[in-house]
Amino acid sequence: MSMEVGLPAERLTRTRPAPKPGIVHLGLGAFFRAHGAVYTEKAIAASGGDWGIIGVSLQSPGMRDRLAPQEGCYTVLELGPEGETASRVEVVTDVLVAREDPARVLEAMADPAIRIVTLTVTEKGYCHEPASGALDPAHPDIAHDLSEPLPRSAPGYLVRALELRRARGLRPFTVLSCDNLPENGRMVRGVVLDLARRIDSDLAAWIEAEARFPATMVDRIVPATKPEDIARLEEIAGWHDAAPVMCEPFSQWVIEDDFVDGARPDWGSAGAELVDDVTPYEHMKLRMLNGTHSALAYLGYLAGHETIADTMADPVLARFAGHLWTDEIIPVLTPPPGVSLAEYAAALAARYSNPGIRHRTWQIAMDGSQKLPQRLLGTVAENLAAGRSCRGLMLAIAAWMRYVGGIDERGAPIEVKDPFAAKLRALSDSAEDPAAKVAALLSLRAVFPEALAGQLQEPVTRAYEGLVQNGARAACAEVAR
Ligand code: CS2
Repeated sequence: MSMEVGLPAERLTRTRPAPKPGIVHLGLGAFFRAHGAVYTEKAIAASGGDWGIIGVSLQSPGMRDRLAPQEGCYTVLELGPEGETASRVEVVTDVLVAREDPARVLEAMADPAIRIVTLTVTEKGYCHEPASGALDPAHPDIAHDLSEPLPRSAPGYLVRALELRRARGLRPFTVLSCDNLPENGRMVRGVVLDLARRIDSDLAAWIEAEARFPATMVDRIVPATKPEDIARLEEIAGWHDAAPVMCEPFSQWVIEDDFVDGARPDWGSAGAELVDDVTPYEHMKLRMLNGTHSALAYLGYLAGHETIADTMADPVLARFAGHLWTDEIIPVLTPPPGVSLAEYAAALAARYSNPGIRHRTWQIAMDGSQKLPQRLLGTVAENLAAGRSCRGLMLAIAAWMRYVGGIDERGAPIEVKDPFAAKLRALSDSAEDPAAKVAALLSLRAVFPEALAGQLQEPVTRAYEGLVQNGARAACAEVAR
């Protein structure tokens, strides 16, 4: 039998000259490449402007090493229920690795051509306390950045680059956080100003008066790229890409229109919504999408489901998600102007069920200590204030506690990824019975404010006992009959 030998697939290269850079992006992961970068590419195509993006990886050289041979180009593969669409993105002009050469990153950020610094550094990258949103001065990277001029943390890069710009008589850049945090603009502003004040109060005053920190709501489901995705893309698109991103067709970006000197790409022409107040959009998205995502991640994982789509294919878990939306989240949420929350929930259910998106429950379960406050605890507090019991959300918190205990329902170890992982495990292991385990974890003030912790003790213990006795699936069935 003869075997057909195919030609080696074409390697990605630029099809047009690179745009001149106007943005530095910190945290060049899959999400930003499938979201902000795509909007920016479309905005340049529609309205022009020097808005090429210099991407920065804070830690690992992996992304630079994959993107450099393809001149920064990569493919976005949209996986829809009806089919797949591959498109090339060429807006990234360079990739720098902060850990290898921090001075080069600072110089890039201090370049007068750079008007915006965007960030996707994940929740923990802001070095803040999750419960309060304030800078954690005891964070080792912040302690380092206070004593050394070459930073390690994202806030450190922002402050030191702004310091350089001020010393050179330049205008500051706009800081645009694209992470899933409530009032992300105000939070990053607070963290930057706090750090700057500890370094130089005149610098802090200048940042406070001149820099801008607009808030954003970002949304697109973008699971981590897996090795098999690279092979599949080659089959679908016919070219080899070492760093493609896989995502759903849906995408939304709501941006507070407040930029230094009004300088920004024409993101509106690319479908972004530029508004005066992002808060109602952020609340809706964080609580309805990310809140149920985390709930389904812990409960789905414990019930043995690998992905969110698998979890939603389980009728018990799907009913539980519907219960959370209808009975526990929507009743305490104010919708953004003109939005129906019931329709938003139905759209989320359809997006979660998209079988093309293999979004692992384990991936979403990561960094729960940094995610719980804005995703679940705010909704819980508002339900309790209104005299509502919200058993589903209590169960989600209990499932997180069970998950960070590190042993699944069949006795197998769970690989818990969280900046507090060791501490969480120690707290869980410090106690024997459910009530004591719950009390130990609720004592974590960086996550649970004292007053709320007191109110959670009893209902979360009951939910935890249910998980231990009957398992996650039965516990969900109990809540959402
Ligand atoms: C997810 C988000 O990993 C997670 O925690 O909940 O990344 C989610 O997919 C996005 O926020 C969707 O916009």
